[in-house]
Amino acid sequence: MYWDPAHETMPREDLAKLQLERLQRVTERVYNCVEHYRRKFDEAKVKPSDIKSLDDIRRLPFTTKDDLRDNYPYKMFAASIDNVVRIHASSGTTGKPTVVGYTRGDVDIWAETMARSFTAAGLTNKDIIQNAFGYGLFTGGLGAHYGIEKIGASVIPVSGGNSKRQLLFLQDFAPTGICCTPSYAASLLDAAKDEGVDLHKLPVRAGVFGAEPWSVQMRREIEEGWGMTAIDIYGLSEIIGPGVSFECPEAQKGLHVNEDHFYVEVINPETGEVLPEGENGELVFTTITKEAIPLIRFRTRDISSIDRSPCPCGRTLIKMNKVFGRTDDMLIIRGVNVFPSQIEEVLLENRGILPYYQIVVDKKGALDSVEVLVEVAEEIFVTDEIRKLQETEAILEKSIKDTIGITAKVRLVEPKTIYRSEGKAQRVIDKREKLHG
Ligand code: DLL
Repeated sequence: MYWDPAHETMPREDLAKLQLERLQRVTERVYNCVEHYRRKFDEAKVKPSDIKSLDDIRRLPFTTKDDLRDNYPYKMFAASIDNVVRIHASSGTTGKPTVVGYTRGDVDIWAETMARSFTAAGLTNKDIIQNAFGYGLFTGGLGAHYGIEKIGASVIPVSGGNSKRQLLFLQDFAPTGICCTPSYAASLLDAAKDEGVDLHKLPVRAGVFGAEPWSVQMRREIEEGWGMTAIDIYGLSEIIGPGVSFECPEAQKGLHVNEDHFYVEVINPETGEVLPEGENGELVFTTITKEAIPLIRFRTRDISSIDRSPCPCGRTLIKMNKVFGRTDDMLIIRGVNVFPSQIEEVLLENRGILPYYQIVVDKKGALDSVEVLVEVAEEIFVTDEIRKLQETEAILEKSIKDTIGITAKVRLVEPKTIYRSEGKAQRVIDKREKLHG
């Protein structure tokens, strides 16, 4: 099921032509309207008129989150504030937030890309969708909201948190779709158990989840626990919010990039060199239609790869593989690079292990130490002898060693020990940071 078949199934040749036209237009626009870009282009000795093919994009400079911070709040805007109808901001971990703006046209594009995502998940105007993404400066809530209204479905704008109320609405308002972060979908599984709500008896059949990495094992937990199909959507505030790419249920493997709006590249994060199809690297996006704050070659810090193979769903939009982590979240444990989602994968391969875990990184002497706290099903915790729990811990430690190559201490903890996420989960507690003040 397509929302916009003309663009979602456009022959590659036509799409490339459209992308080039749009790229030429956007480079012209940022060069003329944004001082930062004019300076950067001049430094790189490149002019908008030098962009004669899509490959010429490689001549353009990258944009980073720091560029946005340095131009805080509005200096990266290419549109005058009269034409801006919305402002969002993402709270950085340090210092000032990153500010993004939208013209009316940008809000429309956003709603369109989100409409594609919900339609791909099998949702239509006949559906009722509970939107449990947070409303506010975070782009999840309003981004999903406009997409749901666009397809003509009924949106329940409940926002994140307050699980009891979520469960009440799930039972009484009978939504057939839900959207939130995957970790919140997992938290709701647990809340439903507490409240004696059988999620399988509810009419929810599709969930649209994103805003954080989640492994395929986490997907399985959610799909089995809820009795629904779980679809991955990806995006980031700087590019538009959710709606940059979306999964189709036919393949459930890779996310189609809305390439008629966002040109995607994968680069080697160290050298900046563009990597070939299939190689993991940092995702870089250029917004080719956005008006308020068009970004050229924005470095996302997200790690993924591109897959150009034809998709059984018929969409010609290329796919990016599921994002498994951000370069910022990568832990370097005694020289080995580890993403939290890799640890999640190993844990959830084991039955009886619940999708609630936390990774604590510390420094013991000169060496980094990792402790993984993970909950086990109540039956196991209550009935198994200590010896058996210890055996399970040892099995998990071995799997982590064998698959990831790091030594981690695993501690099975009682149900409800780990904090339940309502938005983006905080998987890692890095005590080493404190050492540096
Ligand atoms: O998280 C936008 C969004 C909202 C996407 C709702 C999907 C659903 P930011 O708060 O700016 O925007 O955070 C963007 O979140 O760079 C990734 O690191 C991460 N992220 C987003 N979606 C996914 C995903 C929103 N599906 C940052 N898988 C991005 C893995 C994701 N990571």
